[in-house]
Amino acid sequence: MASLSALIALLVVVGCAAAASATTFTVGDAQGWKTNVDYSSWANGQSFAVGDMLTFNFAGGHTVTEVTKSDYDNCAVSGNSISDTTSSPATIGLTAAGARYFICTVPSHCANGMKLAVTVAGGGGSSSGTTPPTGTTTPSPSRPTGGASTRGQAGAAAVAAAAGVLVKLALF
Ligand SMILES: [Cu+2]
Repeated sequence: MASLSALIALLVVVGCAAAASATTFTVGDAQGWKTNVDYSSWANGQSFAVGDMLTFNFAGGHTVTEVTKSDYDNCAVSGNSISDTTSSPATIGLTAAGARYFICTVPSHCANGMKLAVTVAGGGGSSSGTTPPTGTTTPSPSRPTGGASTRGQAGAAAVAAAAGVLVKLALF
């Protein structure tokens, strides 16, 4: 049954593509980590998922300091920072869903733009990828339109759609 084996091959390819989707983001792209860059605009153009990484490239004289939201809002470290790195490149793993906040603690640098907030989407990205998680929910029963959807969800939806075809083939 050639069409069935072709479908299985497709399923495997789609599954592998979904598993390989962890991304390393270079903060600020070519601009790197420095003053007078709009990191909220940069972050708004990305979608961060669990398992992705952030790389901060910067010249000497800056820090990558992870702080609380209130310290981020105030551009000041009120107590202990969550982490603090002074050597470039600084690589940060986005190991859990939720918001993360980074500033440069050199005086006036945060006020001059060296502050980054990212929101890490949960689900999908952290699985090993051999099988799609059984509890995965798709946003809606309608056919995904592709481009605009979150990467992990698109991959899972494609796997689910292919699996649905397999089930139909098995029934008829
Ligand atoms: Cu700085």
